[in-house]
Amino acid sequence: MAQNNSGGTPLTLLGLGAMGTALARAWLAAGHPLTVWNRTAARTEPLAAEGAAVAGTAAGAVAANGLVLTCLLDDASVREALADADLDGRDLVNLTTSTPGQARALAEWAGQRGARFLDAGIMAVPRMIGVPDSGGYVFYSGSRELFDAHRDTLAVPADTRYVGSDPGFAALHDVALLSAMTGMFSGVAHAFALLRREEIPPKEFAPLVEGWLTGMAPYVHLMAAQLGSGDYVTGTESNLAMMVAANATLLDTAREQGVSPELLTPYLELMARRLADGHGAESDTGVVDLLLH
Ligand code: FVH
Repeated sequence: MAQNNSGGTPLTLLGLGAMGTALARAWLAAGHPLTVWNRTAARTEPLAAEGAAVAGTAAGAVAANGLVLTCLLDDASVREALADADLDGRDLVNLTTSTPGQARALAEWAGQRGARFLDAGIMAVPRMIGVPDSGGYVFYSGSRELFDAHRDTLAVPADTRYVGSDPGFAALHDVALLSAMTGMFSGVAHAFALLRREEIPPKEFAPLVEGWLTGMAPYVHLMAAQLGSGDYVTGTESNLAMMVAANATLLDTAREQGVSPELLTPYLELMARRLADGHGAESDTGVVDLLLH
């Protein structure tokens, strides 16, 4: 692929929302010749001033470079943007949040049009992009050849983690982590609600929440070990019989404080079901099994 004087691989980016703009700036700052396209053309203007070439159509942007990245709202917007593009011989990397099934279908569609394909899941927010040691990274899966060919370019905005040739795996890892985060923040919302009517400043409580969740986070390793062995008792410090009894206190406290238990009850009901099935000596790892259809 052609290189400019700075040695950076030329690339095309479709999508200049909050994330796309941050990605574009990182590649420009690293000296990569960049062609951009955005549905709303006004969003390309700041990037043009910073050195990006602007294409008038998505198909034109795809034609400009061998490496093409999409960072759009969702799978439907990617399909719409690429509908008229000639992908033959292109390396297509989709940074748009997708389901594993959408990623696999897009990989097949791109392959039929002569493109190599990688799907990606961005584990970062825009302010972390292009910032070394920010903790942000991007999952990639699909064509190993594409990943190896463009590894250095892909690593410019954030660290890279290749998670396999199945194009659905980046999305699966991404969505699994987003789901874990969602559960965590639902608990945090409930915790703040419990204190809401008291004279306890949220700012004073926040460090306690952070410290407690950080202290409890390594528990995921016990769950992983138990899921691997199928033995949900060995290593258990807090068993289900004790926890279900304590859950009554969680619900009673919510009632006393005038807080809806709706964020807690789905998980507590699954724990109670598992206990009723005779697993009182286990940890709550068995809830995982109850979730499988
Ligand atoms: N921002 C974040 O914190 C998260 C971090 C983790 C990864 N996500 C995912 O990144 C994708 C893009 O997110 P974003 O933050 O850039 O999103 P927006 O600022 O809302 O920009 C959306 C862009 O998509 C374009 N767009 C929407 N619909 C269409 C369409 N039908 N055809 C073509 N383009 C479309 C939109 O264009 P416009 O509204 O400016 O015309 C923006 O460029 C996303 O998957 C996140 O889940 C971000």
